Amino acid sequence: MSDSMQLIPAEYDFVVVSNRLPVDRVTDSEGVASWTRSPGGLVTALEPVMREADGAWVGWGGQPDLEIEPFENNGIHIVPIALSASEIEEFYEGFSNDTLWPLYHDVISSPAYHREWWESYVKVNQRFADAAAAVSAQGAVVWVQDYQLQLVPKMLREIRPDLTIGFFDHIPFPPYGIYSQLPWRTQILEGLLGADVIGFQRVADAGNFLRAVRRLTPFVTKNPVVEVTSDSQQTRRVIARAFPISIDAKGFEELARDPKIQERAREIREGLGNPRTVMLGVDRLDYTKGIGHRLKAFGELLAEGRIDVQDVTLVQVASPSRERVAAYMQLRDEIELTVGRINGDFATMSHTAISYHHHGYPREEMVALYLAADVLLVTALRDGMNLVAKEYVASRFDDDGVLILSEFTGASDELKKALLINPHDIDGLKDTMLQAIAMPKKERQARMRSLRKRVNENDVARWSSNFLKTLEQARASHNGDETAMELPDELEWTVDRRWTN
Ligand code: GDG
Repeated sequence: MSDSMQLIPAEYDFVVVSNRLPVDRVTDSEGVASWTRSPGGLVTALEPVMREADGAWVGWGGQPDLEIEPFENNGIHIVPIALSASEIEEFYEGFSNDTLWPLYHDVISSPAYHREWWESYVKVNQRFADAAAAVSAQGAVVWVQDYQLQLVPKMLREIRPDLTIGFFDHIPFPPYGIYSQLPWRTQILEGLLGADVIGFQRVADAGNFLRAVRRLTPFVTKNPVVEVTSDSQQTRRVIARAFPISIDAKGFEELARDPKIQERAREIREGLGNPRTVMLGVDRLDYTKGIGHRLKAFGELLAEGRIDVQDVTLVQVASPSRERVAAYMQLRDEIELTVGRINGDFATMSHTAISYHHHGYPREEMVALYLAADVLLVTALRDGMNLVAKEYVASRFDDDGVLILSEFTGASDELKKALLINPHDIDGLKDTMLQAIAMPKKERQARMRSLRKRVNENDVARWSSNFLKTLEQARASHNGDETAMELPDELEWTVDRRWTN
């Protein structure tokens, strides 16, 4: 534990630990640095809980060697973790984004296994665990986020057995046949099992995790509970189940109702030459998102004369991501080559085929794009949830617009009234794109109404409150109230039958 950590009083009752802090460090033209709140859904969901419970947030500030003392930001106590340039390379770009990310997404790209990366992952996870241990009050609730920090629950429990620890995995948990490639597969499971509650996006992810536990550990599982037995033969019950994440649906609708944003949506369509149909893709430029598959389908429809650039334009926002990882550099080259070819072959002086943007945009602009788009294309090859699909639906207060959604996203478990596709089936995808373009207004409205009901009912506040309620029950049982753990059936909301049928 570093000296500065030891100086922080252990006083926070609710502590969130995530790789990135909920604030970004920005430096103005005169070189003065300040912190701005990053607009993610997680922050929106946890902000009220943070304020009410006297919360702290432990995470990395996003730049190398940023040794900064803890500070307050809008009522949240921020505890920055410093990462050196080589730790960013080995722990973050390496083990997190070039080993775990491809492995957990069906090995779409080959995972690289390097023992130095693993050592860095262990070391950095220990630093996060030490920092969380140092700021947590006696009996506090600590909620660890995502695949970069899977060892933190066990490390934290070893230092602070009094804490109630939750973990949420934002990405898929792979089937055993894939997971078993990982040289450190048992250590990762043991790391996660340090938590009281482990949350996944999909029922299938929780199932994959429980199967891996059965194969690799001696522990008994009775879905959704794993009975973890220690060397001293004491048993701890860990709950592992689905808690599908969502968005701040009201926030998106409010933006969409803003006349300025609606005006901007009209401008966007005009700028594209007012085509009859605007199709939209919004993704981080990542090989899991199936951007190439959607471009292929779109290009073939143009080549076959089944659509025309006068009538249909595809807008693709591909926001820059992980630009120092080789697989991402290669992907960018491939995508941009394909876009260039399609535009070269089919664009006219007045109409482009694909309007491609390698930028990040403010949220207002994203909502204007959602309003401008007749069809949203989500063609991910594997995606934990896919929030873009939910954001599109939440923004469409006019009950219009068609969502084409890959069945390999977590969102497809809930959003059954989307046009569900298999992105590998290019002919099927092309037919579905034509179906979306031709869909009568009545059908569009009926589908969108049903989608909106789901997203509005199951927003991010409900996600966090359900997770935290489950953690509370775990805590009660921790404190000797055994009946508190006999309630998991009440949590059936995550597998609402209406969504699984
Ligand atoms: C991971 C999992 C899971 C994108 N470009 C811009 C922008 N975005 C925003 C979107 C959306 C978010 O980024 C992307 O979320 P997704 O869920 O679509 O995908 P990942 O980034 O891969 O997220 C995923 C998620 O974690 C949550 O658990 O759903 O499966 O992979 O909110 O709007 N936002 C702005 N400008 C952009 O250019 N403002």
